[in-house]
Amino acid sequence: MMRDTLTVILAGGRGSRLEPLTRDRAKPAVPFGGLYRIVDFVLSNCLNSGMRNILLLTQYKAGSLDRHINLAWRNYFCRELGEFIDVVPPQQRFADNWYTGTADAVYQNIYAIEREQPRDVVILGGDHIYKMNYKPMLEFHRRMDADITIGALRVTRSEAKEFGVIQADLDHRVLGFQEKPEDPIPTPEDPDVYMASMGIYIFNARFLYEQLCDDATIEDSDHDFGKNIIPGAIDDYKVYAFPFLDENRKRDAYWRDVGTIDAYFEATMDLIGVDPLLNLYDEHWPIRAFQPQLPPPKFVFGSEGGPATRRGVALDSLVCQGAIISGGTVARSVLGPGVRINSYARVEDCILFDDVEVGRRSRLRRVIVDKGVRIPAETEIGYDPEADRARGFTVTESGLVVIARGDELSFAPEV
Ligand code: ADQ
Ligand code: ADP
Repeated sequence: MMRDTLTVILAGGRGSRLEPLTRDRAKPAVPFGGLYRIVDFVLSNCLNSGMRNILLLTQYKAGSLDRHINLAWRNYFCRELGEFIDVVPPQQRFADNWYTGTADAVYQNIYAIEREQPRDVVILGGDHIYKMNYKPMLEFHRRMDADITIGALRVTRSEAKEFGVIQADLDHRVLGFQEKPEDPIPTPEDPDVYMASMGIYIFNARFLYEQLCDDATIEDSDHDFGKNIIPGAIDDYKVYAFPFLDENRKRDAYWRDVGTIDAYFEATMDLIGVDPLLNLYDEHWPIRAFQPQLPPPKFVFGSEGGPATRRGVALDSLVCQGAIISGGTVARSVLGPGVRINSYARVEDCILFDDVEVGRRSRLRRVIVDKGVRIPAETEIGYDPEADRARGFTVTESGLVVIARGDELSFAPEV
């Protein structure tokens, strides 16, 4: 069934609400959970679902993403067996412009899609955190003989305004769809529950070509699936919603749009704890990533400047390979590969990307630090939002601090 299916992953979103983490890289390339990039979740889902023909459409600042796919993913696909993962930059085939919307991104690559002669095309976003087997959705799509099947889940009213909102009948046939509505329409069963589009679609391939070619001729279209293609199709064609449920627990499955810094932070914290909302240790659904060749993480008494009295500890935390916690304390945090924590430092509720170093006696609380940044000794971050803003760091409304590459300059001693 998966052989005559082609998967297209939209990985070109700008991710402007994730600034400054997306200053130099596309949103799907943003590190997540220490070892992973955001895109690794959808790609692991594909591999675990048996989908091995993948086009990954990139656009914005794709260098880091491209490198990551080559390092982490290329080897899982065997060309000789007809498997591939191709990173496709904008073709600029029809205009000088970059893609206008998601449908335009697919349309501009229509020849690469047709060449594979798929029966169905699975279109996925590259920037959500979830574990999903796409096979039942494809089976549903074929059983219903659908033209389009939309992945859907239940959300609250405030969430619904950020998504495409679906009205469906008891057979899951879609009767209405509004993209990011001001006043969303709830489900008939429960006025507090709304059915949202996950932004993932299965299209009958021929139907997709027709729709995209028609849409391309419409001048005032945004050429977007959520804004144009889906709402335009529901009256005349068979559009279905596939509810994404947790197979074991018979409830709505875990799915997160990590579009903002706060959502990104919350989803990261969902990885930690005894019974995490998203379990990375599930042998039946491995999440793959690039594994750098680094020694195991090490936890030692700090020895700098005196007797070794201070323990190096990490609790309720994920610590990647190559990290050394030398006489510092880490709690409820995620530490990427190669991180260094020095004596008497305290790191609480933080996300430190690869190779971050925290100097002696520094204290960090609710801080996200991008790759390679060195926090000097005796520095406090996350305790005084005004001071953090004054130093040029990004501080969110909830008080999270983000330190980007290049922000180190603000640590330089005043002259
Ligand atoms: P949004 O997430 O707002 O809504 P959009 O910003 O268009 O939609 O992004 C969809 C996906 O396409 C993302 O993975 C993004 O990275 C990627 N993308 C965006 N523009 C692209 C381009 N020009 N080229 C390549 N990739 C691109 C959509 C749907 C909603 C649905 C939500 C769920 O429109 O109906 O509810 O996703 O998150
Ligand atoms: P990633 O951090 O996602 O692994 P790279 O390390 O390749 O990706 O960096 C992505 C971009 O960030 C590149 O364009 C690179 O030039 C830029 N960059 C790398 N290091 C720094 C730095 N210290 N300050 C500012 N920009 C940097």
